[in-house]
Amino acid sequence: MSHPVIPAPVRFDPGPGRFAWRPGTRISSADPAVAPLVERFCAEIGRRTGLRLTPRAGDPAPDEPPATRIELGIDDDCAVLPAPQGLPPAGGAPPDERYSLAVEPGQVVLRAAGPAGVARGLTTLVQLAATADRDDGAVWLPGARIADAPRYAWRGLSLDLARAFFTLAEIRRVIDLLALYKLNVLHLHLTDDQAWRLPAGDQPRDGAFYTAADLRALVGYAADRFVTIVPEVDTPGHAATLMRMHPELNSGRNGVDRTSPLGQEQRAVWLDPELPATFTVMEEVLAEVVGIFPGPFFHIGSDEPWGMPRDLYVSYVRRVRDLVRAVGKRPLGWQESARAGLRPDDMIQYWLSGVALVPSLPAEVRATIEADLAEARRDVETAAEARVPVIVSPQSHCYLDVPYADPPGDPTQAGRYGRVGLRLYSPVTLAHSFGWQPAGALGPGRAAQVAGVEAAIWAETIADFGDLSFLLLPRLPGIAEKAWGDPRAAGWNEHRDRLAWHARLWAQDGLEYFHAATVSWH
Ligand code: TNX
Repeated sequence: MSHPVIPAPVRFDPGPGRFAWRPGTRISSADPAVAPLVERFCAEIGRRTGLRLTPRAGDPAPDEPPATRIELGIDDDCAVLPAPQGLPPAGGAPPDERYSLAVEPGQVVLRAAGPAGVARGLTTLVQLAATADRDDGAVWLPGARIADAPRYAWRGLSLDLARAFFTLAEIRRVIDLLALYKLNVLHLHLTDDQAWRLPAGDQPRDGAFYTAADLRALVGYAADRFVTIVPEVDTPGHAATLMRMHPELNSGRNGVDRTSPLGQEQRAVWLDPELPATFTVMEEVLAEVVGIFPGPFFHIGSDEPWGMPRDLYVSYVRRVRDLVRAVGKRPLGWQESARAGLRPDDMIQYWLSGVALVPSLPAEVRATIEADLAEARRDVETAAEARVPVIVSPQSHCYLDVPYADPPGDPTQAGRYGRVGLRLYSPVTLAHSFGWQPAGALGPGRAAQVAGVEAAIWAETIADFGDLSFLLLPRLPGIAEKAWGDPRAAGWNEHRDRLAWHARLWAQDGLEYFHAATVSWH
């Protein structure tokens, strides 16, 4: 292993020698805009290594001992790196996330155009320091010359907050984890049949939810870490909780009894576009949501409209997209929303890639899923013809609720290993999960349409934060590698060797991870 950094930097040339951080080593920055990042960085190094670095505003004096310097600007190594592909989640021009880092025996210099790049570079330093050799109170950074830039502008995780509830502190830990892997989108699946986690005025309701103030605080926490929150309100299907809160949404025909793929009897409902109350309620919901999330994108869900006639689905999706545009946001939907037609400024999220199902599935369930999949292939054709941007989340590689197939290396995890992960899917190995490329996800010749990459974690089998982090780790860093990194760079074996070091970071963070026996964890 030449280094432990995930995602692997575009260029990492091991350098001669090493640099010692000792108690009190100064981390200096001339620019006040990066001072808060340096403060947070020093606190994080302290927490992870026990070493107390000193944040310092302004350039070091010429006679001061060697230090770590942050300079604003782009050097030649970085200037040649291509701009990221796809859509920046915060809107506007993509922030400049490029950075270069030189670790030499006499100094460490981090250079980037502004705070976004500085933050990415400091994250690389966190990973280097947290896994570095230590002796007599020093942390020895390995000599290196690094030049780095992201491949995709949109790199995220979709988190199901409806099937499980997490506290704000827990969601902040997820945001910290995204930042640790240079991911910049937290897509929140806030509503579903099981729960409505948004505020809803003084509407009678049951179940836990977040207040507007809670959610605004999360938006701010995420923004400080260069993460944009993209809210999802999933309709017209998956809307049973909204219908319980608003009985006037029942049109007498918008429900169907069905058997879930796992054999449970359930009632699926859909919002009826021919009922005037539907869009009155949706306008109120949208007004609430846009007042909380300042980002330019709004996810309309629109997956799995079970039992809904096609013409009604089409008219619903078109109407809801118009409502989203009317409040100044850009709609994004799961791939099924392509069935309502696509305009050039629409955008979809691809997920139905097909995934190995458990062999025990009854033949008729398997047939239904396969029919859905055949229809889903046409969504990709529709998106290709319309040339709309596509966020790729193929369930075969990006769904982190697929059970693990590698044997567990730690017997104390046997219970969790057998319990979490959706038992509809055949378990897959870490090596298999890692074996894909975003550029190829939509089929040959469509690489340019990929606007970003998202992992998704669905929470049907998740009971608590330990379950969540057990499913996020170790596969989430592998998604970050695909979303940030150079496509030619890492094969599984090489990624695995870097991954092994990250057990240290997760232990420092008190995060549960799956101790796969196929990785030699440090
Ligand atoms: C499909 S992915 C769903 C979710 C489930 C998930 C389980 C998507 C858009 N819809 O409702 O939780 O499968 O993996």
